[in-house]
Amino acid sequence: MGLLTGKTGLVVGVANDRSIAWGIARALHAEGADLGFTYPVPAIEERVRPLATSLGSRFVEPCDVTRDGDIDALFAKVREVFGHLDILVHAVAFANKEDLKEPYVSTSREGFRIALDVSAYSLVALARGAAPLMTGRNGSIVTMTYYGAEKVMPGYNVMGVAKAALEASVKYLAHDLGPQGIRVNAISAGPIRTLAAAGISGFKSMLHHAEEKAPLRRNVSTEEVGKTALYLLSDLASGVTGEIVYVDAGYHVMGA
Ligand code: NAD
Ligand code: 0WE
Repeated sequence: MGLLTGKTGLVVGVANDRSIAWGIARALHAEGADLGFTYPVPAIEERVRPLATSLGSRFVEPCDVTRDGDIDALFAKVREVFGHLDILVHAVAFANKEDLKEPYVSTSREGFRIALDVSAYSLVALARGAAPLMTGRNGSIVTMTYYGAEKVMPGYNVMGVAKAALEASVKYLAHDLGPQGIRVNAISAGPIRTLAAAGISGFKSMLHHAEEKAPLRRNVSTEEVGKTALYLLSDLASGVTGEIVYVDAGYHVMGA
């Protein structure tokens, strides 16, 4: 009997086998969870389908998180196929490439809107869709954040501001959904080489810096993020909500 046997989960944010969401999905599957997956565009569907199949999942549905219609259709499908939901994993972020390169002060109104919409508001919209399906009184939601929400990481720019909004949303959602027994938490991960990291100039030197400065003197893996997500999404964390849990080899405790 696994920690999540009999539980149903929806995982939003798998792009390929390097995705943090995929590390989480594997950890949840290993403990018996029945999982569904989403993809934003057909090009990603091709990647997600075989991964979902490899975990015995029959649920792969489209969802561009900026479209309310996609989100409505997604949860209608969850209701039809699974009937209820215990787990929601949100691992989605996007900012225009130029906004992660130029100084933050040059962020356009549209660039700001896009980053906050995809990376922060989407958690609110997905939580609202998921909550009515979390009828078991022990629903759990996990999202992904980064230290750039709290401290200036040069180049993270509007994404840092979006993650600050995301982290505050975790706390307000925890308050709203707590009475329904739904917990909402975030994992603040150290840098990991994923598709989202591939477009970042100087990412390699960021990995080296974290490796040098973190107490554990190394970077973290998607497997390690997966294990902490498993804890937060299982009964092991039944008393934990509104929390930001660091999986960063200790990097954030350093002052110098
Ligand atoms: P990734 O590229 O594998 O995942 C990002 C996902 O966002 C992709 O699956 C992509 O399809 C999805 N996405 C983008 N726009 C979307 C939209 N409009 N609708 C639906 N989905 C959309 O990269 P990742 O590193 O696994 O990122 C997952 C999460 O982890 C992000 O929130 C990211 O900010 C966070 N994070 C990443 C790192 C890192 O160093 N890689 C560190 C801390 C936090
Ligand atoms: O959240 C992220 C990155 C998210 C991201 C990545 C891209 C690249 C391609 C959002 N939007 C885009 N848009 C693109 O066009 N991380 C935590 C990874 C990351 O990004 C950084 C980092 C780290 C760590 C950018 C600057 C400094 C550090």
